[in-house]
Order: sequence, then structure tokens, then C-alpha cells
Amino acid sequence: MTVQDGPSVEQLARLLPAGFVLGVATAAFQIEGSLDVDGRGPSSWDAFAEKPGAISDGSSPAVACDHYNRSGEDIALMRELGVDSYRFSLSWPRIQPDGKGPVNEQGLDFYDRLVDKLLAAGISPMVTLFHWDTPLALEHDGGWLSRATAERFGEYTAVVAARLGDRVAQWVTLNEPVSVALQGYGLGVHAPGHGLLFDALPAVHHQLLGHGLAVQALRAAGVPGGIGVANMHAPVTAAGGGYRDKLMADTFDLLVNRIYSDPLLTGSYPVPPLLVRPWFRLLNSAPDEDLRTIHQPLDFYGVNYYYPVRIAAGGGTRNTPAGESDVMAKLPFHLVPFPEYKVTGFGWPVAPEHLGTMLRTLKDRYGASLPPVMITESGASFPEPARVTETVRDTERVGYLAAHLGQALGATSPGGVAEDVELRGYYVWTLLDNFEWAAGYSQRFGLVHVDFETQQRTPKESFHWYRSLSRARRA
Ligand code: IFM
Repeated sequence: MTVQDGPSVEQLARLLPAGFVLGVATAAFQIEGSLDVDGRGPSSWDAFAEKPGAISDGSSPAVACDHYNRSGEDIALMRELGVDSYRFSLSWPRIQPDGKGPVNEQGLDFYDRLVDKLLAAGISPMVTLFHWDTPLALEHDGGWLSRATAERFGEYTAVVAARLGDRVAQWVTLNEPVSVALQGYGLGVHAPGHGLLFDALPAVHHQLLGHGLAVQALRAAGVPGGIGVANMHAPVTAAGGGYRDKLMADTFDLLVNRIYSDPLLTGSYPVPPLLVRPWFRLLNSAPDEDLRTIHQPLDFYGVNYYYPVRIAAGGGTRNTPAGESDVMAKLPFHLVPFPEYKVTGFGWPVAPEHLGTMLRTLKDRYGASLPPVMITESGASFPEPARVTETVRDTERVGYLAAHLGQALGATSPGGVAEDVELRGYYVWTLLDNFEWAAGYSQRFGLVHVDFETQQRTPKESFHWYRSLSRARRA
């Protein structure tokens, strides 16, 4: 992919509506390091990363980008970048080491200072309350398979709201609950490493319940900031025209998209096709009262878009987008490659046009119940050296970002396929090369190259590109 594949900076700048937010996103566990300092408790990911073979390059998240000690430098980079907003997550076990009970004031202080420093730099804070690092004590009690975790999440949110609520502009309750439920509890390639397949569905329900309780806690605290959630959406198509592929594609669409967005936006779980209904029984027995809690009015709906998925009936393959899983082979469907698309470093298809059609699908499905949309993550990894002496020429990433932002803006502009969707912002995933979960440091998604031995930060060509977009817009 080249820069020519996407619109130019000038074309993009002309498409940006007034007030449109340009941002960057990160997550605590992927950048902070300092896992054992200042009273932080362990998380599910601390434990998972220690299991032999869990992290593909054998690396450790202990230091990551050392952001805990370098937040000033990273904010200076964002200021230079010219972003309006920074989306970052709070480490729940840094704030509540056991996920319940006593609060670790040093942990809260870190985020309090971070918010103040961002505001001083003219950058609006968007806080994600949960980006996968479940306190280990709660994980030992069942984690998101247990209803109690949802209740603890509501309590933790109240603690955070009381300290940061006056200054945070946007709140994201959960990041990609599908990744936690599917990769973590269903397939075992992420923490906590369970391979429960459809028996993982309680982890869906309890995360959604946690979302509802968190929204209630934020509203009860009277926070002035907007409140939303960030769901990953993967447009799904059937590999063939036959009934079995179509049924499995619909099932996969339920599993990765609709069992999250339907209850959040309409207050009920989708009704699966008759033949596969027994697989979803753990969701369809959810109490009505829980669904009312889950279905809270939202100020925005966050969409993380990375790739479309093509599904065929029949099991046997072990590949998932996040790694290899033996239990994956037991599922009655598998993912089929897209030979027509170039791929990222992760092997994910580069298919920006699906972003526009996915926004169309969301509007068709939810109509007036779809709040204004923020693209809360969009980005790609490409192979890049561990050590650099000059700017990385990541022209492929520039092309990727220009094409995806261009699609999102074009689709939601007058005459576009999703012109009735109100798109309010776009957050690049991600500011810094970081700890990419089970892939360790082997997948670099950053606008800024990080040398993990020296912690040297070196802005890439994509950083300079995003900065010129931000400047062109203001000119
Ligand atoms: O790095 C992750 C992020 O934590 C959640 N969304 C997808 C990204 C790339 O895999």
C-alpha cells in the first residue's frame, strides 16, 4: 500500500467537519510498565504474560514504553503532533490493587497528574475505564465469568469519577469487550487464557452489565464529560453462496458484533437463527432487569475498525486474528483469507471500504438509537526495525490511515453511503509502538517508533503526516 492509495492531506482537510476530533489512543498495560511500583496490584495480563509460550516473542510487559515514568515526554510528543484529544486507559489494579476495597491513592494520583498535564497542553482527555487488565484477585474469583466483577467495576468507576470526573471530557467504559470474551475466555489466546468456546458467553453479559453499572456511576457522580463505549466491529461476509456458509457467517456476526451492540443500543440480545440458538442459550436467559441496566443512553458510540472477516462452514483451522488456538479448531466455522487485499504485519486484510459500509450497517440496524459515532481506534502494524537512526519511512501506514480516515469522512459526508451517521472523531491506534498483547513487541502500530532497549522515541513519517493534517485543517 502506498500513500497514493489514500486521499492527500489537503483532500482530507477539506472533508473534516468543524469540530471534528483528531486523536490518538493507547492502553495502560501496553505502554506504562512499572507493574510492581507505587502500590499497583497484579492484573490478569501480568499472570498470563508469565505463562511459557503465551507471548509469541517471549517478551515481558514489565517495562513496555516506560510511560509511567515518561508521560511528560509523551505528552510533549502529542502536543507536537497537534492532536485535539488523547484516549488512554486507567489501570484498574493501579487504582484498586485487588479490584475492590481500598484505593491506592498513588495510582489515582498518577492519572490525576496525567489529566492535568494534558489539559495544560491543550489536549482533551478521553478516559477508557477498562482496557483488558482485570485485577488478578477478581480473575481468581472467576473474572468476567462472575457477576461480582461487573458490580466491582461499577464501584471502581465511582471512585474514579469522584477524583477525575470534573476534568475528563469523554469516558469510554469498556474497550472491545469482544476481544476479552472471545480471545481471552473463549479461545485462550489472551488473558486469562481459557478455551471455553460458547461457555465463555457469561463474560459477554457481565462486561455489558459492568458497562451499564459504570454509566450509572458516572451519571450519579454528575460528570460533565460525554459517555460511550468502544466496540470492535468486523463486517462479516459468507465465503460461499451456500446455506451453511451463510448460517455460519450470521453466527459469527452475532458473536463478534451484534451480541454487544444490540443490547447496548436496543436493550435486548439478538435472536440467533433456530439451528444455532442452543449455542447462545447462556445469553438468552439474561434477566430483563440486567438488560435495562445495560441499555443506558450514550453520548457517543465508539467503533474500533481493523478488518473485515470472511467465514466458511466447517472447523479444523487454528488461526485467529490474535494468534493460534487449538480450541478454535473445534468451532463449526473458520476464517477464510481475502486474496484480493494487501495485508498488514499481522496478516490482517487492508480493506478501508468496509469501514464506510459498516457504518451504513450500524445505521440500518439501529436507526435513531445509534448515537453520534467516534472511530475510537484505527491503525495498522507493519514490519519495522527494532533500532533506527532516522525517521521510519512508514509510507504504508500513511496510506492506510489516509484511506481509512478518507473512507469514514467520505461515507458520512453529504451523498456518502452513511451520510446520516454523525461522525465526530477519529483516533489513530496508536501513539507509540507498544506491547501488542500476545504478540509482544513484534507488531509495531505506532506513529512514534520506540526502541525498547533505550526507550528512544523517534517520530515516523506517519507522525509528520498526521501533524500536517492537523495543521492543514486549522489553516
Ligand atoms: O492493540 C490493540 C488494542 O489494545 C485493542 N484494539 C486492537 C489493537 C491492535 O491489536
